[in-house]
Amino acid sequence: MKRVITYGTFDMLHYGHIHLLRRARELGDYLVVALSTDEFNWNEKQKKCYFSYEHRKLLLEAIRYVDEVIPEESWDQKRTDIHDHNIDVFVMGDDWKGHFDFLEEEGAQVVYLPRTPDISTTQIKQNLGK
Ligand code: C2G
Repeated sequence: MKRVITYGTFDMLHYGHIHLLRRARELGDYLVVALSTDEFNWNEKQKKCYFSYEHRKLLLEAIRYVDEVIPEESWDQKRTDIHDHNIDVFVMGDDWKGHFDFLEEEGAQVVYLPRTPDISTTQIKQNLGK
């Protein structure tokens, strides 16, 4: 069984997220999503989520491509996650290209997938005037 992992905030879930999750799942047989906690988002990414971690987790778990959701609480957990979750493939959108190549040292294949153009949570909020 080929196990894939990806990380993110996934706030105000949209089709760009779904495209990413579908392509990530297609790279293996099982997809783990490490979902940024509210604290990690605020402290490390200065992101205030519209939906709480629990609601973002609920939404992700309802997606057919997602097999498991775990919390992302620090930038540094990726190395141990690869081993703790027996990960073969690490996947991120290509806005992160090059940032996580070091995970190859842990034995994972690192894949950056093209982002879906013209959609983002920030853009949605701006368009809605939030
Ligand atoms: N994404 C995408 N296309 C979009 C928007 C997002 O492919 N139009 C991808 C991003 O590249 C990322 C994933 O969807 O791989 C989740 O996006 P975010 O929730 O914005 O995640 P981010 O804030 O980049 O957090 O440790 C890594 C971080 O947690 C990543």
